[in-house]
Amino acid sequence: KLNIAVYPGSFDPITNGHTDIIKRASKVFDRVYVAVLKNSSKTSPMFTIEERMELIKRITGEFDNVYVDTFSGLLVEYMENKGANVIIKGLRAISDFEYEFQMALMNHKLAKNIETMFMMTSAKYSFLSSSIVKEVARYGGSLDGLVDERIVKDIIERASNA
Ligand code: COD
Repeated sequence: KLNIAVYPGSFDPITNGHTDIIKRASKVFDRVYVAVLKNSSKTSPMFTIEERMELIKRITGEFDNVYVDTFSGLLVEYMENKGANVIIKGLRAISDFEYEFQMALMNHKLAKNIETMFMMTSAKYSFLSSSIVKEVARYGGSLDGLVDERIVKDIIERASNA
């Protein structure tokens, strides 16, 4: 049986914390789908879904078992369509826990064959989030070490046009 994982998120934009989780998951699972959520309740995104997918592809192209996709509606329904059985989540702090705990239990209730697995952030990325990256970019700070160098220009351009 293949173990097919889905790593869902907003990825607006993808950070080095996300990439670290993707890389580590790609070593554990047969196949990893990075799935960008379409129906996000988050307002005024920096990048469209298509742009986010393009940025993720630029960075993850070197991993041959990683696929970039998009989904809307319930995550578990998307996963059932893909034949995927594991949800990958990254954990940064206690503050992530409560929300993730609730979602893992709900997803398990919705689909008994799907497991959520948590990967602890790497210490150096524990402070990192897409929101922090956008804030630093808006105020002209350096994105060095926060996001992949191949997407820095896109973020700075977008931040200065906002
Ligand atoms: N280090 C490690 N992990 C990190 C880091 C970091 N520095 N930064 C982010 N992460 C992890 C997050 O913890 C998360 O697991 C993932 O990376 C994605 O992060 P974001 O911020 O891009 O994405 P979110 O938190 O906005 O994503 C929310 C989901 C899309 C996962 C969620 O809303 C969802 O599954 N929605 C679909 C509807 C559904 O099925 N809901 C559940 C039923 S109750």
